[in-house]
Amino acid sequence: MAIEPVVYGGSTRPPRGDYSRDGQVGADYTCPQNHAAYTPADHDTYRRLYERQSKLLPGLACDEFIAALPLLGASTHIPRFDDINERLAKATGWRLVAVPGLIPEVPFFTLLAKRQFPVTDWIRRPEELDYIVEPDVFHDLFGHVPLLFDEVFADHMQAYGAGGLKAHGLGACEQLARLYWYTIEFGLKRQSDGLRAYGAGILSSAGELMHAVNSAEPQRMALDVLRCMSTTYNIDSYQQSYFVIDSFEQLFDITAPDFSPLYAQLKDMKVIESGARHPEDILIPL
Ligand code: HBI
Ligand code: FE
Repeated sequence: MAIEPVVYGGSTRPPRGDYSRDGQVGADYTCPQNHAAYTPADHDTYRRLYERQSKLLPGLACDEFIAALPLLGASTHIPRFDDINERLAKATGWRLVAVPGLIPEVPFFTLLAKRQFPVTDWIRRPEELDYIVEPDVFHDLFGHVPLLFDEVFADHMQAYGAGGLKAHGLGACEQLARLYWYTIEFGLKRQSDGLRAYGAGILSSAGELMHAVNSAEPQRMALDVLRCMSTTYNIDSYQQSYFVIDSFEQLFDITAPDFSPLYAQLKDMKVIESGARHPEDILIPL
């Protein structure tokens, strides 16, 4: 069966990953992590990204992320995913699995529902240090994996995957992708000492971490699930809208119940362009 590569949104750019790998990519889109294939330059790119990004975190990343990052145990070289799995499985029952890049919604949701997080196994080129449109191993490992060590967040991710499979059945994948985008990828959290990032897309980006938490440009609003699921997003520029939560329990409470009643309400809601205002928005000041 030909394994079809996937790209984000409506982009026409060919995907970066090798989805054939001489038949090594399974029907679930997972593949062996080709650890031996990493060059010294690849490990050096990872080390440079990790060093730069971890210095930026104080005052910008949420407390739970800063506490969990050391648990990744990989700051100087691209790790073997199995080495992380020993620690991660004990902590929250999650496991990392290698994938060649972005995978379709249903295989993605299916893996999350089984507490398996798909980690792209290639890394960007040195000249792409500052920005890459498609998630690479640094985005996934640094951005997504640390919070999988947090019990509440880890439970939410599995509930999200299970919800995603239902959403697919109801034809509501785009709405669910928006929720993922504005929480797991670009979510902000309000702490007693101010706004902080918990979304992987922000945490793994040097430029967007400052923009999302400190810039007066974007609008920030309290997370309302229907508003969020009705809001479009840009895949290749900083976000113009960010959604703010007060705790990961709030995320879990959103995804724990059945999504279906939401989809009935969503049908009557108009799509809101990213950055556009809506009269009922509860704006969060800097
Ligand atoms: N595939 N490997 C990978 N990683 C993702 O984060 C990912 C994906 N496919 C789809 C996707 N995310 C989003 O569209 C989710 O909203 C489903
Ligand atoms: Fe991501």
